[in-house]
Amino acid sequence: MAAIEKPNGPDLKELDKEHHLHPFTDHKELHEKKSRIITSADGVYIFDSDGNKILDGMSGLWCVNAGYGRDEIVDAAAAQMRKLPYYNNFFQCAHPPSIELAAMLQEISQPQFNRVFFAGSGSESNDTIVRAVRRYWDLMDQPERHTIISRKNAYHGSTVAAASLGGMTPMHKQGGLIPGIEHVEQPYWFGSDRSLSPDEFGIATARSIEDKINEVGPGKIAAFIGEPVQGAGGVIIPPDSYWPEVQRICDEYGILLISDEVICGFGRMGEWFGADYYGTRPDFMPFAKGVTSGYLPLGGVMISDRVADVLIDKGGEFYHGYTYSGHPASCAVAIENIRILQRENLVERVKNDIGPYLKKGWDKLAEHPLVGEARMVGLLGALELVKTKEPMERFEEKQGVGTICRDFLINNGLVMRAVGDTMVAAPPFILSYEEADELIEKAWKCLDLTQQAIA
Ligand code: PXG
Repeated sequence: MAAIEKPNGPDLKELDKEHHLHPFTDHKELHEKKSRIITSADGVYIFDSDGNKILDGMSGLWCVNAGYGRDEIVDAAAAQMRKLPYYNNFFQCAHPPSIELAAMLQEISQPQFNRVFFAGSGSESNDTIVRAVRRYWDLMDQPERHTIISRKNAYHGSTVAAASLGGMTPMHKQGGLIPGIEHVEQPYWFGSDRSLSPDEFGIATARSIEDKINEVGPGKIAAFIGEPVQGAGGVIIPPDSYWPEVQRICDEYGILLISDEVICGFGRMGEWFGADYYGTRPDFMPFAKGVTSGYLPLGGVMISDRVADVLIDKGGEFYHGYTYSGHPASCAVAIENIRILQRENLVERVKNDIGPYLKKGWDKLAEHPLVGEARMVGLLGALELVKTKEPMERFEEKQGVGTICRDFLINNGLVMRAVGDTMVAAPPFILSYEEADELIEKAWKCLDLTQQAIA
């Protein structure tokens, strides 16, 4: 920390401003206030170059599930890099970490999943799926099955295919889209007019998929993709009726189901995968983030036997792959990370211990005058900030209440994300009871500060 700010040392904030383009950032806005520079982390806390200690209620970007400061993971990476820092899995080669990780992933996922294809990120994983889904239907002699149905306000990544799959309209306006993607309603009950009960709404929203299938033509639909719980869209937890109805529709029309597990996977919902939580039986599961707890980049796609058998038996060579598909150090990190989750029963802890404990405090936040709804599943939570509760009225977007709240939170030592006026949290699984209490206390305090600031 001292090194950064010492009089003759480099001014990192200035260098950042001059040379560094950040992801998803308005640089003019950033340059007015300069970046916060995170210099170290331990447990559930991050530390910045101004000497602040901040509780990371977002696990980085929804990924540091096992928490910071895990020497076992660092040692696994270092040992692997000493032995074999890089080799590829192309041209009839493999290496021990990619094989061992593939076998581990088979063990923790549903029985239809026996094979994995590795990528470097969630976006690459979803690009892989677009190509694999269409390839599958070509091989099944149904090449007209080309269209993939997704949802409005979904997030599936930032490559051209992943952004096209995603349902974020501001992204659609930048850089162009690939054809053959259709978007249907999201199961966001709180964001609806709430005239239906949540369960009725869940069924109605799922049926918008069926309507789309019939509109486009059942013979033209290849797959449906959805996050079990929409993360970046604002932790949208669907009504219980939603996913069973989606599964019914996919089965009835014979279309492939893609469960995007990039956020929900690896224990975030108290099960290994979000599909396990909702009881769906997907054909594809893209994953990333929590597979390595973010210690190194890795993504991948679990591919069901229904699809993989066809790709293998009929497909010949699939012209697809990345230099870093199954990078040895990333795979070694993932193996150690999964061992930690298993050894310390962290998935179970999310389900039966710290998840329910945090939820109790979280539910109390719904008593705050600014909070119209508090929802949480596993360690994935959202607070809806509202102008009035009875009748429920939301703020005007331009007031930026979520951003005001987010800024109070970080300045008071807690990271949460603002998605419009929805505040979201996804803390590491090692969060202690005391740290959970701290999270709730800080959230309440910052809700108060927000309320005063907008009065
Ligand atoms: N699918 C889902 C469900 C995601 O959440 C991706 C795919 C893409 O993964 P990569 O590894 O390519 O980023 C994601 C990523 C946010 C935020 O602010 C969310 C993500 C990424 C960056 C920011 O909520 N999710």
